[in-house]
Amino acid sequence: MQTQTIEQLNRQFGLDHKDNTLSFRNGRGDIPVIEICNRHASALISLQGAHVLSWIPLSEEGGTNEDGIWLSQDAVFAPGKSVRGGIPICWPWFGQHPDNKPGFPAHGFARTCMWQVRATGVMENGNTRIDFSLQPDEQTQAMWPPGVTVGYSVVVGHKLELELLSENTGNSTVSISDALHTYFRVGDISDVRLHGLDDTEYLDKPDNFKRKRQHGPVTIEGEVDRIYVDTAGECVIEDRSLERQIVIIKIGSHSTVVWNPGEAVAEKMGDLGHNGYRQMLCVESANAADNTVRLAPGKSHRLWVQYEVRAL
Ligand code: TA6
Repeated sequence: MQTQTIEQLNRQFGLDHKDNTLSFRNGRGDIPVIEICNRHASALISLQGAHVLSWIPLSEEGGTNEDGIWLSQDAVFAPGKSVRGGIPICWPWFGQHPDNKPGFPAHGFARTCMWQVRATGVMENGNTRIDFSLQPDEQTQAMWPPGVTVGYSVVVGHKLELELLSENTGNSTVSISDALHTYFRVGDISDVRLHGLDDTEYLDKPDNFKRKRQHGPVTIEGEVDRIYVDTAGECVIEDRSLERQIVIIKIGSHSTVVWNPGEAVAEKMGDLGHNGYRQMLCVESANAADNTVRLAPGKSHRLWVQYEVRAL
């Protein structure tokens, strides 16, 4: 797979309009990143994993909001290593490989592979769109059947839109579990409530994936690691510290994963930074567990999400 130089990428895909720029540069760990700035927002996306690292929507009044996305101060940027924070893409499996095959990475391989830019453009409303694809290589072909591909589109604006497109051009049905594993930035996790999952069932990972039922908004005291199954509706992160809410809407996702490691687990992980766990909450639009997708030959599956930051 031919990788283009920064200069070639800028020549082919760079944008330099009055109020809409997109440029490539080498980021941390010498991994190429895309810097986007338009009249609605700014964003940073790594070519490794097509990983959104930052999205800062401009508030309607023209000031800037806090970053909508959390990125660990101790995140490691290295080839083949997933970054702690941002929006990792979990594909073609969520969590451990279903057959627990040795050497098959947690959350699949999409988040640690180099993606290709397919197109960039300015939309009528002034948003910026970037289309990516993931080309198979020897490593991924050893883990995944040929002909089942994935594409990803990011639209950067006052709202952030993401779309993960799985296509089966092979000749057998495959099981895919996927997630946009988004680390949202919060002021302090103790001041946060997550609405939209009341009276739904979840698998409680720290309690051996026991099935439980959610009552009222989700609050975070200690480790929370849950797969809410058959949940396709809107969720809202109510953040009283930052006096904002983050509205999450989705199509083609039937699971919602909620994760915060809590202090003890965070300490052991080593790349969340000092007290970093207090300023993040993962709300992941996914298809996992009961909601794994069976993709027949010739079929495709779209997972689409939209995030919006609003004042409380
Ligand atoms: O999405 C929740 C989760 O599956 C947690 O169990 C935790 O493992 C988290 O993902 C982070 O996984 P990672 O492989 O990025 O360390």
